[in-house]
Amino acid sequence: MKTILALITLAVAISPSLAQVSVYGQCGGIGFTGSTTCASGSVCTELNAYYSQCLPGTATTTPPTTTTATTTSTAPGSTACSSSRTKFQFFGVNESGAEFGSGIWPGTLGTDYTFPSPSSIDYFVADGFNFFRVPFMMERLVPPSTGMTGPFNSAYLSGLTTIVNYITSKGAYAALDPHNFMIYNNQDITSTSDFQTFWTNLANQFKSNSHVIFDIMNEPNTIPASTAFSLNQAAINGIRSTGATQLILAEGTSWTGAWTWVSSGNGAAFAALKDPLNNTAIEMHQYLDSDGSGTNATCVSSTIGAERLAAATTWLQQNNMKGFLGEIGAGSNADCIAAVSGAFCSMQTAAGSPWIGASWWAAGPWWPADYFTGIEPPSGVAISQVLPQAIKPFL
Ligand SMILES: *[C@@H]1O[C@H](CO)[C@@H](O)[C@H](O)[C@H]1NC(C)=O
Ligand SMILES: *[C@@H]1O[C@H](CO)[C@@H](O)[C@H](O)[C@H]1NC(C)=O
Ligand SMILES: CC(=O)N[C@H]1CO[C@H](CO)[C@@H](O)[C@@H]1O
Repeated sequence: MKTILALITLAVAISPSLAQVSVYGQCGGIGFTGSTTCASGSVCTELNAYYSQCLPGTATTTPPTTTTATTTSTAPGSTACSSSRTKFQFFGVNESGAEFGSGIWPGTLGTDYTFPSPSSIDYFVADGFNFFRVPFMMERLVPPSTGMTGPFNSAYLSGLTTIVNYITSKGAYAALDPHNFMIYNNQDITSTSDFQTFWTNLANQFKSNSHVIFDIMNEPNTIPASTAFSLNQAAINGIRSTGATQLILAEGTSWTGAWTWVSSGNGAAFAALKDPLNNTAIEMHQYLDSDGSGTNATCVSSTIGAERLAAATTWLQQNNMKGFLGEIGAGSNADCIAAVSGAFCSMQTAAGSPWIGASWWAAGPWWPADYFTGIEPPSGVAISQVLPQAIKPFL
């Protein structure tokens, strides 16, 4: 303790604190050279050796050992991962809202569902992110009265198009994500022909926008891997039949979990997936709580992220496929922050760079303020620690 106090005194003596750091800003950590003075009402709190932050409150927490170490590391995530990383081509967040109001069709805009906020898009674009996954509900776009091969509801299509165009006008990519779990109008989707028509129609709407990505179906889970494969292949065939050339993302059964990609049978089934343009990636999802559901802020361990991705990474490499981690989320605690960093590090250092992108679950204006993986600015739970410590180091 004595040593720490001496170092603090030294740090204060030698660093002219010219500016005040705003709440949640960085105020210390190995290699950090900025101001260590927090805005009033917040206190500089050491979260780990590499990162101290101005957190709300006036408690007398142990101040950081700022500027006393000599390494040049910047953040915990990137330290173990600083060499031979291939950055993601696509990196961002899910933007929830249009899929809210489960089972309420068509539902009322502003009451049952909403569209993502342009200000949220701006926030992440300013940080350097370039990917937004936009979940929507099929029954609102293609009403059950006329079925999935029928015409689009023009108001819902217009809302979706507006936010998609906003995202792509910023130079970022927007993934259209029917968030239906391969269930439409309370029935499992079984007709490859109908599903192909749905995607043909949707691709025709968006094929002229090069920054739109087609995310075929969120998390099939009640159907065999072979059925999920056939439906995804039909969608690819439909999309390509329109002349659309953009990236396609295909998801398997078992909630498209990375940790079960091989054991669920997805690996065997999806090895045969064909895209005439070779521009389809396998989208997988991975949560780090004990049952992998993304419902508990406790992570299994600090290394569970890399561990749960390992078999999927090997499958991608062996099958010469590209992968996209479309959902990852975890709590704001030391184990989870290390586990998320480890996951991204394992992806960016994998031989052959099989992983082309990742997106955090989730931003969106309607998540409860205490939703443990919520990343809606300015104060979603994941904004203060996970974003700077476990996500931004991998930009
Ligand atoms: C797609 O990949 C296959 C196998 O590697 C190759 O034969 C084919 O020419 C590629 N097609 C395009 C359009 O690049
Ligand atoms: C979350 O998981 C931890 C560890 O497995 C457990 O102790 C805790 O009760 C769980 N919390 C909830 C809300 O399920
Ligand atoms: C893990 C997780 O947060 N899953 C969510 C996915 O999105 C649906 C619809 O928004 C939610 O109901 C799930 O909880």
